[in-house]
Amino acid sequence: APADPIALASTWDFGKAANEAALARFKAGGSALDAVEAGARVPEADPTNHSVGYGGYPDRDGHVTLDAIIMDEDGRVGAVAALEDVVHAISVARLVMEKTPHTLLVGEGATRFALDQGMKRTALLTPEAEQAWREWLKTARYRPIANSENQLPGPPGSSRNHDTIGILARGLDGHLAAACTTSGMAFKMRGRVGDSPQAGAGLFLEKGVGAAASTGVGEEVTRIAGTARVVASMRAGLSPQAACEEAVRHIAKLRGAAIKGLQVGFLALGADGSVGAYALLPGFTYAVTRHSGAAEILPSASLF
Ligand code: SD4
Repeated sequence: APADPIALASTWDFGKAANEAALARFKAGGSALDAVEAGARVPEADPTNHSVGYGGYPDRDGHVTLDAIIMDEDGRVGAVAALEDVVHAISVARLVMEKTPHTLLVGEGATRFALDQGMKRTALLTPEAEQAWREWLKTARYRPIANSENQLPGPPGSSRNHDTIGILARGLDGHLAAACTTSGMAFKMRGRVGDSPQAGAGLFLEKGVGAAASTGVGEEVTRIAGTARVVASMRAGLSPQAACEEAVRHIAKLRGAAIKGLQVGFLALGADGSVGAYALLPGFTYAVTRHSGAAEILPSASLF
């Protein structure tokens, strides 16, 4: 085993801060599951991240709706979709996993469950996100743009590469866990659920094989059960890098001109602690943090 094995791999630049919080949980004796939950909570609480949690861009009717999933290698999984009025969707997902016989709760039922579990009701639409929505309403054209926040044009001066977080963890004992949380595509139709909260689409993992997360236009990932595919490739012997490349090439071949200008990125972590990433378009980045605390943000290669 390498002297300083990878502890965490997360999507996008802001994954670095999430990884730090996750690593702190590992250091405090937390499990891989505790680590990914702690990591995912960082962008969820950040009002400047417009594609996760509080401050996320709303759907086209002005409602912020959250999708999240958490998994560990013992086959445990919990998820929420179209959750409203609760900041930490990932913690609700964990409660679904731990306190219910189900794997996924949606909409009103998910919110009611969260409140019953003692979570606080919070309005998620910030003035800044509302402003962006009102601006968008002037044209009301749904047109994903690669690598911009939520794949859609943000307000002037908005930062790029703020996007869905997928966070993959490997404990020093080799135990894997993973989480993914998002407000989905900005200005989506009401009721739309993306790839992120669907096991095997936006997130997947398998004991002894590895874990994978996706980001970008979720429909393109859901179509091919993207992360299930990446993990299946790793099971068949491909490296995390080769497995991500295979899935991206498959989307391109399947969809042809339909995916022109759309971004999809996959991130994968092997059970041995190796990491790989690949995207349709340039601009996808990911953050890797080692158990020593050494951290870097890396650019993913891309097909186009
Ligand atoms: C979704 N994949 O809801 C997520 C959002 C995302 O870039 O990653 N946006 O489709």
